[in-house]
Amino acid sequence: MSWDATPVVITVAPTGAEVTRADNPALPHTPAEIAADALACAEAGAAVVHIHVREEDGTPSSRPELFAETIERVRAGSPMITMVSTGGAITMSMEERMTGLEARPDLSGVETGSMNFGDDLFVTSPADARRVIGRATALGIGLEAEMFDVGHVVQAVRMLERGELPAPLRTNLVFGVPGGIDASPEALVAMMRPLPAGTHWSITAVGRHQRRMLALGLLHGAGGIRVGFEDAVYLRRGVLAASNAELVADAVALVRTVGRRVATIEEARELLSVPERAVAA
Ligand code: KMH
Ligand code: ZN
Repeated sequence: MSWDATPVVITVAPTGAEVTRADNPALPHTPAEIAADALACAEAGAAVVHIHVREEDGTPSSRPELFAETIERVRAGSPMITMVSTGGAITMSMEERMTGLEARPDLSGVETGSMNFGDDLFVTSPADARRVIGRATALGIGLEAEMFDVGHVVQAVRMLERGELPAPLRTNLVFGVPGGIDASPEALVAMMRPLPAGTHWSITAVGRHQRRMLALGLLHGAGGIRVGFEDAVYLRRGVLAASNAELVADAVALVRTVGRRVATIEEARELLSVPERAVAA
């Protein structure tokens, strides 16, 4: 299928680890709130939910039962694809970042490099990445490489070529995180360049350049785009989004504006080669 006819997978990242209710009061905290948002986003056009969990007071959490409850609630209401973060929060150890895998999501993120993250360090060594890949693979969970700079992409391709990262390569190219690559047309080209043909690539951008980067990605053949409070809490300059679902509806409109169409959940499962539901221990 030509790129322009290929449906676009919309991922919602409803919570993240850094955003607070001071940024947007509609931020979901509990598993029930996150799952309710995910389901509303599925109704609006999202096929994938990228999950971080919080304690009730909003503190980033790594408690496996919170991941398990969130995924259970999502699955009770929708066949949408569940993905856990193993990026977690910059305060978390690698063990803490990996707890979501035990909830047996459909997919997991894996970082393929380290970086500054604002004023903090966000470290994922090659050994850390291999640990995530090993556990996810043992559980039958598919992987998506989360990449914030060109070196991360080069490393993911190297791991793919060495057989350390299983094919097919699913990727999320992230733009505009302070410490990562900027949000610009040149940055998009640089991030795409190392990817082998057939790679599924999605675009995430944070901050004020988000819509432009998503549009740019869509016009360059991106297989997916990501929105949600993790990445941006505003709908427009100065206008807070009322909900994650509103951001998804806006993303759907963007996809249509550039002449493409949104993937159904079923199509997204196929496009992302989502493994059959993980059951192994
Ligand atoms: N919260 C960031 C430190 C991911 O989910 O893979 C990492 C992050 C990336 O959000
Ligand atoms: Zn995340």
